[in-house]
Amino acid sequence: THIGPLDDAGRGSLYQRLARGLRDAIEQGVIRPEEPLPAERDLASDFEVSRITVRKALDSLVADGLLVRRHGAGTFVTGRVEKQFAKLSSFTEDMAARGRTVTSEWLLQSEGVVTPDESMTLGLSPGAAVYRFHRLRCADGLPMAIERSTIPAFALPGTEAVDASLYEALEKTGNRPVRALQRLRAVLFDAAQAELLTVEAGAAGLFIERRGFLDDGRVIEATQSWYRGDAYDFVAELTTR
Ligand code: 16G
Repeated sequence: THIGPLDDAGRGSLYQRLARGLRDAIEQGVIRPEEPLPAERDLASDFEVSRITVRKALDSLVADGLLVRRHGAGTFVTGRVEKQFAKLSSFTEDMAARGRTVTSEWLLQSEGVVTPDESMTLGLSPGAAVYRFHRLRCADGLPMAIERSTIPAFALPGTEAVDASLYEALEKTGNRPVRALQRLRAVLFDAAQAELLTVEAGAAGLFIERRGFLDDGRVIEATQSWYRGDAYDFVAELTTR
């Protein structure tokens, strides 16, 4: 792996500049998630700094959640992602913006009649048809989230219309949501969820419910997402008014 050189802007101390260089390399995908970092002594000789400086730079990136140290195995990029909380974007778009390749494993893809719950959530009359899409969402092969979407059947020509991206399929029929409500809360993953997400049972996660609306106010999407707590920072801009 080639990282560097150190930026010459020269702002901050040596370890801060090294940390910045490593952060850039991680964000640009030069070092991929789950890839081990070169050994401290190699980084020290590559950058012509002391091992203490390397250690301090790595410590700061561990504290920021970008790196994780695994005993006896080395230091790894965590694949942690910053996500704009208030932006109505899709998983595919979020990951593509970071140069990461999205794959999804289908857990369920079905067509059915609304349950009373879904009927209430989506504002559909009893007997209406819906599509259900349950997917394990991965970035660069790493499981990031479990998602369960329920979409009114009028929105899509069929379940097979959703190939890689749900929002892309909705966009094609002119039914991409233009507004959404989102609710987030902390959860602990049960054994089945943990296995899919390749984390320990009981690991911390974020449960997010999104309800997406069309311009005319109709609900077009009800999605429940379980995001890995160790993979996301949710970021939002706050204003006083
Ligand atoms: C995001 C949305 C989810 C939406 C999905 C579409 C959150 C919390 N959830 O994961 O509601 O259904 O994107 O992604 O952001 P897709 O177009 O890649 O299938």
